[in-house]
Amino acid sequence: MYFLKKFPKWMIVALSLGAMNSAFAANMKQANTHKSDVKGASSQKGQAKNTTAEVAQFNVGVKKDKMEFDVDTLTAKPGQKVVIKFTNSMSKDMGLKHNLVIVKPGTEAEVAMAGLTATEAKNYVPEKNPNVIKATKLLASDESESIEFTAPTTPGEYPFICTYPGHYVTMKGKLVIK
Ligand SMILES: [Cu+2]
Repeated sequence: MYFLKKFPKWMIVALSLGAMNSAFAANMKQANTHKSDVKGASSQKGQAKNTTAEVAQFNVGVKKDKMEFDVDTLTAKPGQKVVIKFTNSMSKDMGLKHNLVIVKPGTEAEVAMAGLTATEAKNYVPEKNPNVIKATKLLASDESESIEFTAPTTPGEYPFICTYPGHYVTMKGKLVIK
């Protein structure tokens, strides 16, 4: 090959050494530390308290440092009286407001989108939306609100979400009626 013959031997050796040095430097850069992944303790909430036979009572909070409710599933009977006490138990320094909105099956995205155009004064809950079953106000850190309603008579999975803009993607659970 005419092209290679133009290079003296020492130059080819120098080029090879240069390539080895680059590879060595790249290896040295992989000195990243990994943060440990601490998961919150699992919650025992979500089971109705047997205070009376007629009322399904629940406490729902927010995980300390995550945009998630601390309960995934609530269960009640069709037509049963339901009381949900929702507490914004997220860490104060996160400073986020949350609500809890129960909606008809499969409508959580639609209600969350409609909530975006509702103002904060309206708690980001769309007014007169037939898919909203019951909603709390927006609650600041440490605030609570209890909502009471009659469970739907149609069995199914009724999502509960936070409609604060951007939250519903991770802040969701379901009320199972069966
Ligand atoms: Cu929220």
